[in-house]
Amino acid sequence: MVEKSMKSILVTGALGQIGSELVAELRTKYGHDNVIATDLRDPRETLSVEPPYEQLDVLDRNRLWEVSKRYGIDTIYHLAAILSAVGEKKPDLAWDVNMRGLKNILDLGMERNMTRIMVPSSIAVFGPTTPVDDTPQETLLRPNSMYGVTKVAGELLCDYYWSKYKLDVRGVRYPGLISYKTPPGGGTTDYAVAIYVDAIKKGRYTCFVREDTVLPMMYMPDALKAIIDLAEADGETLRYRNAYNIAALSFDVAQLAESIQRHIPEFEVRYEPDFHQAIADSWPNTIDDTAARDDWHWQPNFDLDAMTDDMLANLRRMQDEGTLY
Ligand code: VAH
Repeated sequence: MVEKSMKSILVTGALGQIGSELVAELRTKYGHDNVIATDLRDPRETLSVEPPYEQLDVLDRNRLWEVSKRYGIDTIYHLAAILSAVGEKKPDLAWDVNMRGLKNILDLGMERNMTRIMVPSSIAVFGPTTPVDDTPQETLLRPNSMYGVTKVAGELLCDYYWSKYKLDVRGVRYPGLISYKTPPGGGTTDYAVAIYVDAIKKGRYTCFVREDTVLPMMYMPDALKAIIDLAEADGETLRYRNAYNIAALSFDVAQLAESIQRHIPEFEVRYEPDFHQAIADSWPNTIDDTAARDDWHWQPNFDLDAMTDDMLANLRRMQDEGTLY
């Protein structure tokens, strides 16, 4: 039933790590031409995404309204955001895009009485005073990164639009996401992607966090399943809106390296921690996602070695094809 109500979907940040894979998944599910990919880049440049594509800055309200009306958008997956590492270097940009951009999306959704607005949050909402193990669904949210501040404020803003205007906004708190199709986009967890790429390209990797750094992570296929399953869930079953804890994996860099060495025994990692370490240290080790499992049957599929097997096989294929970034 729910699928019928989501028949014209806009994806912002469609050229990013999540967006570039989510667009393909949504097009398979809802019909190619029913999913409008949008991002900052000019379509005359070489685009990795097929049309329909529109150049769109989420800070441009008039353009946002114009594109939404043209396609009769009733659902938005809002992925356009500045991530944690870039957010520390450019805090004003992070606040502008992550807050003003989000409010434009919520105002649009409310004004056009949209069916669903999906807004990913992040484990970055947690901070140094949050319990680090089995971090609860309801707990202290006092992050000390600008990205984390925008994610907490964003969760509160989304819940405000739900409680005051009944705009159906939903979100998941993504852990670090690992994928092979596009390069990572300026996050603290980018090391967990780059390590695979360098293992293939160089046989060695210099990591910007310590060997014993443990973080919650997730393979992209599970991340896509989570946000689509939540979008399609019966709203009556949802105790939370913005946003659900979801978990799949937690490992330190040494464990990640060992998983890679099952395929590339000579692979070596050096450690040169930098400013990313303080951000990583403020985040949890493991996440309690019982609420998501109980309310909308969340269940990941990939464990660490299954992810590594798939990552390396696809990166090797891309290297052979000459498409490895
Ligand atoms: C980042 N990949 O590192 C994002 C994510 C939990 C981390 O939000 O900023």
